[in-house]
Amino acid sequence: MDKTNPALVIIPTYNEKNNIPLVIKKLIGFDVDILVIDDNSPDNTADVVREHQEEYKNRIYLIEREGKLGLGTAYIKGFKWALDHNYRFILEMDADLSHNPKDVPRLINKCKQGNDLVIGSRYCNGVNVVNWPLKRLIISYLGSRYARFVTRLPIQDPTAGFKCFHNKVLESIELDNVRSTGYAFQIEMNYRAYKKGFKLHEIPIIFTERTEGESKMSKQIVYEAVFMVWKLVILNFIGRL
Ligand SMILES: Nc1nc2c(ncn2[C@@H]2O[C@H](COP(=O)(O)OP(=O)(O)OP(=O)(O)O)[C@@H](O)[C@H]2O)c(=O)[nH]1
Ligand SMILES: [Mg+2]
Repeated sequence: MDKTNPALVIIPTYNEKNNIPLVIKKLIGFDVDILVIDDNSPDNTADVVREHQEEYKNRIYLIEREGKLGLGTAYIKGFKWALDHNYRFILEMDADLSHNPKDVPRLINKCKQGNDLVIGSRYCNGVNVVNWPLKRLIISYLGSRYARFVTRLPIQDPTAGFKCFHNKVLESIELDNVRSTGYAFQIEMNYRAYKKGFKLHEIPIIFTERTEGESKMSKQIVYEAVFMVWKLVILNFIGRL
């Protein structure tokens, strides 16, 4: 393994015991380490991860939290761990196979080519979402347009959760100030990176709806995003971002 430019894929999990073995199996062939952040999943996802840790020593790491504390704080915890362990390319990815592990090297390569934050986008080059109910697609697509309109972020898919940060981006963002938990978390990270002057770049990916396990998407997560974009813009305007 080439450890000069180490990459870490952070995967938050809540009840993903049927998905996580497949994700690990597909990722482990690439030049990446894996960090799973599990929130004490009642289906014992963590035990499944531990079984894989025995097989792939020093490639798979696990952080367990005491209960379901939300996606945003899980990622913040993972980012801090990644920086402490000197990873250069730090990726976010869902456990439910909506994100294709095969796209991971593409994200990392674009980051190596001088981009600071590379986003796997569902909405550049048309709409690339498989098996979503129309209602869900419309909410997501219009939500993206709305977030772009309010924040002026120059990207098509501001809520995407499949991305690769260069470590310098995460080092320069005050991670303890990041407050959002759901889709807003993705928008907030993009906005903070953009306002710090980092280069954002989108690559098209195909997003496939989960076939195993349950969605954790809720109305509350959508409302959070609706208000958070205004908060970010105002904080930026008064110089308190
Ligand atoms: N650690 C942790 N992981 C979470 C939490 N909420 C969601 N996740 C994980 O975050 C990823 C994305 O969550 P999903 O439920 O797939 O959300 P989604 O992709 O918007 O919804 P679907 O498209 O219906 O799957 C998955 O890997 C989840 O297991 C949480 O509170 N804590
Ligand atoms: Mg999902």
